Amino acid sequence: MNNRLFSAPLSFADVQITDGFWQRVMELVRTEVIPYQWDALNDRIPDAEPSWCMHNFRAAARLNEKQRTLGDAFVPPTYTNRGFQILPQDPAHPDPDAFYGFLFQDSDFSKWIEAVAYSLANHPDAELEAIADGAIDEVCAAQLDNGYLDTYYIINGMDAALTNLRDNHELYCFGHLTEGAVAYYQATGKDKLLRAACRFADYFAERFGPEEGKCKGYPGHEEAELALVKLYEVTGEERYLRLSRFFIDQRGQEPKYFIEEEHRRPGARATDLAYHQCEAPVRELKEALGHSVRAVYLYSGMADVSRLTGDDSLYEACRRLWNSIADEKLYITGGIGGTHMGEAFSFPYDLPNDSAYSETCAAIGLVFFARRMLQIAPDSRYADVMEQALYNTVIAGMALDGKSFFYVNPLSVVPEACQRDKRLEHVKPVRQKWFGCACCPPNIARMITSLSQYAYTQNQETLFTHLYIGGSASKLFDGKKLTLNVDSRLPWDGHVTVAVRADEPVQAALAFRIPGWAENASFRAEGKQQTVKDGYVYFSGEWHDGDEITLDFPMEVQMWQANEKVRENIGRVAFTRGPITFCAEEVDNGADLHLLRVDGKQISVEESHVFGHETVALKVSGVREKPAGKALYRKAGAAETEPVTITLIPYYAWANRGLNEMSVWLRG
Ligand code: FUB
Ligand code: ZN
Repeated sequence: MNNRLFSAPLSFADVQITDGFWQRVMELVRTEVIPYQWDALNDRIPDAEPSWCMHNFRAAARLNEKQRTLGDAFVPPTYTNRGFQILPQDPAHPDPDAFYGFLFQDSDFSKWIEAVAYSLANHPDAELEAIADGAIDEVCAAQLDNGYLDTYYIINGMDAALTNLRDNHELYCFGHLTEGAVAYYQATGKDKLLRAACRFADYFAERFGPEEGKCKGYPGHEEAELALVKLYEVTGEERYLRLSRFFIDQRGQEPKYFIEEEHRRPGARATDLAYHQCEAPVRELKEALGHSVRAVYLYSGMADVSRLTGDDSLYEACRRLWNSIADEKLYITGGIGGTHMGEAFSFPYDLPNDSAYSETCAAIGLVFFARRMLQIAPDSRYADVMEQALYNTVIAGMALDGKSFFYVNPLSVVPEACQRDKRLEHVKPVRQKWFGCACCPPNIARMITSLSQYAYTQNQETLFTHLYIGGSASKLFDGKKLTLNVDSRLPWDGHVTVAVRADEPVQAALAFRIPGWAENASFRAEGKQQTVKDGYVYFSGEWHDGDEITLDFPMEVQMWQANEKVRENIGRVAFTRGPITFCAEEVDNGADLHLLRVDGKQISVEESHVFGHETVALKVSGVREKPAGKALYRKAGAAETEPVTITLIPYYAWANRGLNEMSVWLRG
């Protein structure tokens, strides 16, 4: 690895997004989702499952206060109300001092504050900042004097803290709190939450590590690893990087920590090591396995640590795990996680459509992993998948009006099957207003508001454009500022123009990704040296104000078939155009989408509207089989058909027009 070439995202101040496609989504998050989520965190959404998130912080703060006032006379709560999800016996009369919700409920606040921070960085808003400051005060009031800050244990009894790392999510909650704290500090300069995160991190640093007497465990749900790296990068405190590295190095070592821990807990269920990515030390992992969100959060942390410590063996493991996902376990929608059993990766090529899990958080985690791999080695393979996940599964996770969300993102839906077949219980055919386990909606909010961090990265010599998003990006080269003004109509049109702005001549290399979907791409920058490497075109030379780069990425409709090992897709085809994956919906094509057969003789692209949203539809010629009668079986023979034009809309826009069937893969 060559450290000098590692790249980092641009700061928020250096990127402006004015792009028609993304502006809409970002504005939705700013104006709808963030305020809505604040109401959700405070249990003010009628007809939605309560979150209990801020309730828990308030209860913990009161308890804390009592402890400080009573001193030695304080009697700690006894641990009687434990469980993975705790609900009030009488929902109309919750106990104000009890913990409710999932044991990792605190993380809903943390992801929300992270999204708020990015939103403030993009769009200052004094009113929102005041609400956020107030929320931070409430959260910090719950922190114990020793730095511990997880309301589940503060309220239910600290005797159980750190006793069940496998399941308890303390390090997960810590990680999210830290990511939120770093973001809020960077956006506002306010460090109250950051100081709380450092104290919480120090609590762990005192207890975990290679030193004798310290705990040799690691997070059951990874997240702390990548968060500690962020904390290290913002504070410069090496101990946070050391702790992150310790968690990564320790994972999967013998004796297996979770098995030892399980033996200390009578009645604990047996540990599935692969589910927790600890079947072997991480440098030996070859296949992406287990809970998919945990996995990609871990891999992101591994990529970070390998970059910061120059650890080649860790990087090699990241590359293998990346290939395992991209080559064998990735849905054409950029989603991951083939099975709901353990919200997990399934075996290679097992990518069922109707029972897919493809959790929104997992697609977001894949974007995290991709960006980190790009920071180490700019290779368009990573950016292609990052784009595929973003434009498809990530934004499918949210309705076009920003008011409801998907947790699971299937590739085929028959509403009756979801309602009547218990095997599909996890698949919701319409987006939900909120979830008891609401990990996905706030993850979407923080992802969308931080989009600029994925579009560009820079190192000393080069500014990399990974995603074509209209707007501008600036970087100093040897103290001289160069700005790219990007004019892009992606994802609908692949012609991109980049105008260079510079007050004085600037010597620089500008690298642009050549998307994998663009066959016969062409690009030009007058008078600049041009090289192509790993899917990026590099233009180098002296840049002057007004210089222009043009990039043409032909956006043909592409019809795909899956590898023959993907059993469910034999004889089926799917369509993409540019970064967008398409699907058929019942509202456009009638019910029984399985009776449609594509012939692909005629394919056209049309401007279209879904739920008032401007988009592009594909019209594909094919036939519809006519049902042959009521008999369950009949002698095999050709079905009677009628010609039809099949309408396909972008996958991200499905389920915005009521309950209906949907299918990405169609019979070909
Ligand atoms: O366990 C915390 C979060 O809840 C996970 O990341 C999601 O998959 C959901 O299970
Ligand atoms: Zn989720």
